[in-house]
Amino acid sequence: MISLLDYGAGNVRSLRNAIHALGFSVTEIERPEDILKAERLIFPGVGAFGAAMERLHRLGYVEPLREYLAAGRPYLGICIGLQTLFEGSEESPGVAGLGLIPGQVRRFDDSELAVPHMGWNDVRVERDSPLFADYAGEKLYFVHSYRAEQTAENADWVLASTDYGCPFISAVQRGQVGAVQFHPEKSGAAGLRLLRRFLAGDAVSATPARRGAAAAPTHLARRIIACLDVRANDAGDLVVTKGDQYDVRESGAVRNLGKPVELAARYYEEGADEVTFLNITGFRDFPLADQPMLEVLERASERVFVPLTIGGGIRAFTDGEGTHYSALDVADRYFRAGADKVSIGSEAVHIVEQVLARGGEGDGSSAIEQIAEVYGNQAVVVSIDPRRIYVERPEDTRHHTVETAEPGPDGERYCWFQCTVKGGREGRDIDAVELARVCERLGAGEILLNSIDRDGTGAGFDLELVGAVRSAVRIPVIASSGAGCVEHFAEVFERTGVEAALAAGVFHRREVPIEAVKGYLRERAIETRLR
Ligand code: 1PR
Repeated sequence: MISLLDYGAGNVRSLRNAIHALGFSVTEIERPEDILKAERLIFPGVGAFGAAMERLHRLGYVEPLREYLAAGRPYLGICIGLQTLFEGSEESPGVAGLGLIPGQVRRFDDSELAVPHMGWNDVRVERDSPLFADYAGEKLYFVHSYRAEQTAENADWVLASTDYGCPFISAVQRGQVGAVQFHPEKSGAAGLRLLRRFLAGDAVSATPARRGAAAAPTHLARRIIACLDVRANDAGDLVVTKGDQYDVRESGAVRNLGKPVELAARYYEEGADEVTFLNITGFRDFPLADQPMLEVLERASERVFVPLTIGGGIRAFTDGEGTHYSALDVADRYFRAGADKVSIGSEAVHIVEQVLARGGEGDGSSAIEQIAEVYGNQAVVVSIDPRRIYVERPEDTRHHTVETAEPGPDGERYCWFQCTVKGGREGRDIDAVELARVCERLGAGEILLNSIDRDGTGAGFDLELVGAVRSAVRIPVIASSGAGCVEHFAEVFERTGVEAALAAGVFHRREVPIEAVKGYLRERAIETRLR
């Protein structure tokens, strides 16, 4: 029996699903005394270091946890579950960690690199451990802004390390107590094998593990994301649809490209690094009333062991009976249904308009700030739906312009990228660069950058748009809209430096297999994750 220390912050459903998929059952820690009764304990920490420790204290878990760990009983910490084993973290100055491992957790330096460190990276296994006995050098999924560093005092704990700008500790183990910075439950088949080792009690068996990879530097992969635009068709069934410049109807009917859960599972099997669901009519319907969409997420998370993002309708809402739901309530429901990240579209535009009207600073009240505070920045994606607006000269607008290689209808040589709301139906007086910058300041962890002009055209990503936004922020950027062939993916990575590329139509219609994209990227020496 596996005991899960879930203190209610973030997506623990996927871990539970992974444990079930591996044939084990799991029980919850509900009271402090359950900790010392546990046979094998998993702590999938999520959110901020300080918030995690504060909750552990409030629930009375800190002392029994220290006792459990001091006795060297079977333990697997994940992500914050690794960091809280240390003495403290720069993320929450003055907050003491569990203090089992000497050292402080520090923030990645974002002067050269996008932070969070989000995506698939290698691990260098530095000691023999059965935990990594089945590990064949696959990339594993990380998402974190803070990292633990190896020092002389903690070197005997270090099991594996990874590089992102600098080396950091990606796994620790001493006896039966282990912890990993990556998410095994989100790391595809390789992660599941590692998790199985712990669940089966093999983590400290006598079987000698292979000695890990050579001391070569590890590399973060560029991510390939499959996107499913979901909505009800005219018969009321939820379908995956696909627009042509956001128009999802053909001869009057909503295009139907398949069933959401089946398609998501197919993309997982085919090697997608992430799967994104966009509830494209979420802006007009209240998502919590949309049980089928929540069910899609719940069922997809039983079969998809890579990160899942959900967007559409993340905003405050008052229902017909006068009950008020905050955007955080909506996001919370999505996380509990199996999402790892939520994507905020229209509401982000409204938030930025309000913030700019107030002088540019947040006041803690927006959906972006509130969700980031509780679930961490990495859980908040801002989805932008921009459209080109052409001008003769940069002085003709207050917005951020680019000189374009594709002149406008009247030969205009400049354009800006206007943000829209409600699925592109309404343009607002704000540009994509400004929006991305303000959202980053408010705490968004990633930008999903669509293009209405390119959506569904297969003409390639809008490199001018992507380049402008990529160079304006430090958080990861996902280029979206327009992929038509493998070359387009290589081009967007090489020419703009984005961390991820997303596509829909070419994957749905099986025109370009994900494997072919990754194969081509490897030929171009662009780092990718092999399935
Ligand atoms: O505004 O917070 O309720 O969120 C609504 C979400 O739904 C937003 O993320 C918005 O981008 C999305 N959305 C709304 N209407 C549409 C539509 O198509 N009519 N889809 C829509 C956005 C863009 C991508 C698409 C890429 C790649 N679609 O999802 O997958 O363009 O396509 P391609 O590779 O085929 O070119 P809110």
